[in-house]
Amino acid sequence: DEEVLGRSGRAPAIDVESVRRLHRHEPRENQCTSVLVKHIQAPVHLVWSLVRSFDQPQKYKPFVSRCVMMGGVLEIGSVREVNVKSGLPATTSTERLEQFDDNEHILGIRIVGGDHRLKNYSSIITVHPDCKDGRPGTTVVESFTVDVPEGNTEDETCYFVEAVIQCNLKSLAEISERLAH
Ligand code: A9S
Repeated sequence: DEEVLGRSGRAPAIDVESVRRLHRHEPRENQCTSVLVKHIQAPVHLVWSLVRSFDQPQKYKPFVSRCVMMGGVLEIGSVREVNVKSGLPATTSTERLEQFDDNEHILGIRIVGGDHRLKNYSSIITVHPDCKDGRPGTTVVESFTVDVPEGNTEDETCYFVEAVIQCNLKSLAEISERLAH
């Protein structure tokens, strides 16, 4: 993704070092961590409007069937109860809003409960204006850290979570690009 992260066109170049600082996780020894980057051909305010809706992840996450806020609104500490679609290795996930910056476009969540195997899962998603082929667009960066469950390897765990996040980012791109055109 050098071409979208590097200097091109009018949009501000994304400073890779400052993005890395936003996504610094301190993984412990039995954890795995990874970062995914996705370029979306849609304006950053539109992509952020979908990402920022902590109370409605189903706006773009294909595995979510519904979400209920456990009191509180869109503020640090808010907790959501996410129900996921059938056929997945879980039915519910309880998630807390850890970081939220409507100006810097930062959303950080921590999974604090649910009937799944992702223990100590935390993720940070940031959204940046970029320019590809001279057209203004968006670069989404999502990083996570999670415990490696007993009986699984670090690679298996990373592969599984990366596959889920790739699906989420692909859906975010499809919805954003459809809304933008
Ligand atoms: O929803 C996210 O942003 C990221 C992940 C990894 C969510 C994973 C998930 O919701 C399933 C898709 C159901 C997979 C949870 C919490 C557990 C799973 O096993």
